Amino acid sequence: MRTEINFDGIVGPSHNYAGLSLGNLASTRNFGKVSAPRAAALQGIAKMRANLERGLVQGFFLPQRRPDAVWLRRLGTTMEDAVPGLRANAFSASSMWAANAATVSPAPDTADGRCHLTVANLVTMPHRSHEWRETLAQLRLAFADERHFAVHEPVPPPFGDEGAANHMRLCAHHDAPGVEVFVYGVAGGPFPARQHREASEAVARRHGLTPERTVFARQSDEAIAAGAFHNDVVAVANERVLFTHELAFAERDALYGSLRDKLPEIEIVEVPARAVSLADAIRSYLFNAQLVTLPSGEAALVLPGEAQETPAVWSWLEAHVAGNGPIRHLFVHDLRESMANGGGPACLRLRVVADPGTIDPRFLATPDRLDRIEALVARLWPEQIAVEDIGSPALWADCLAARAALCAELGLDELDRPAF
Ligand code: SUG
Repeated sequence: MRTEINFDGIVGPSHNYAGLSLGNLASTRNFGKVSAPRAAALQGIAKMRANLERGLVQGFFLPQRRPDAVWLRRLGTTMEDAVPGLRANAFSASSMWAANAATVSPAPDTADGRCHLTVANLVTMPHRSHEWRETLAQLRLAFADERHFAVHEPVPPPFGDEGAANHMRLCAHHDAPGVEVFVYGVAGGPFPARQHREASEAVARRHGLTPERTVFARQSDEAIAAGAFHNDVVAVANERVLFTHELAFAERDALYGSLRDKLPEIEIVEVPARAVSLADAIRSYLFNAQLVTLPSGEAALVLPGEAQETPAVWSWLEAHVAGNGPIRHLFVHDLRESMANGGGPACLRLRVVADPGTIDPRFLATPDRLDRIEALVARLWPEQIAVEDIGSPALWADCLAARAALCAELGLDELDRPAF
């Protein structure tokens, strides 16, 4: 049976705060802070475990090899010789944010009836631009069954593509044909617009989507300028529900109208700016919650602790749940380490609608597998990394060894070599 599976990126041992993401206010604000990779990974595992216990199907992706010596070699240098900025770009654990791994069009939406995945090129940010090779290698393993999946290489540059973070799917239920919404930004504001319309159009063509059920929506300049570097910081969709901030989209009324035409049963839950400002929405990551359907059929939000700590946000949520709104449950998780780099619950996961039996089981979470990952992380992930440590050869070796041990533990040794 086809169902929604959340694949979380396991936080890698090199997680640190090098302030690499312009336009991502948390990343800039926390530059220079001492990170806690072990706590970061354990926080992510606790979220996976809780979602599994809630009856959701859970998968994971492995962290990537860092430092990425192959990328530096392509640039004619090494970790020893590179300038500090380049070193930090080669050392980032940013592949943990699996929402940026790929764009996924489930089988009911595509012309050939297969689930299509296009790996994101992430070209706008140097530290993320080299993720795609290892992502492609993992997706080719996890979704190797070509009867059910088509895994595509990234859209060629210069068209920026950031994957599922700028893509929403609305549908009567996960296994029914959906309306796919691609959200893009237009350059000109204070921060880069990372998702280009040309890239979204290329993904839609490659996936064989029907134009009648595909929508291209422009992100509002105001949202990008306020720090919404990805649309999933201001809006999230699941089944019939679109949960969005009033100021998320440039042409909001036209978008809502077109969605109502294509999916009459849609429920648009809009949070007005007078109740929650864009600044509060972005600081709290209210919309970067995971909006999920529980086995009971009820919708729930999996939120970061920051949402509970932001008074305007928490009051809005409590009022919604107390009233008759479509979201019935709120679950709060401590994801502080990822949040401090601008990555909330929804950033950490990639949604795939598929039959779990068609996926390589080595990427699927079970209580036992999560126990084993947790024990290994507790033993081998560094406790702390300060920005100055990024120059330490001993730390590079520890990070590579920790990741290699995880590959071995999960029977995925074939991923412990450069992708290509
Ligand atoms: O691309 N942060 C990530 C956060 C990605 C969040 N993903 C979604 N919204 N789906 C980014 O900006 C910070 C890295 C640093 O500063 O070291 C970083 O890459």
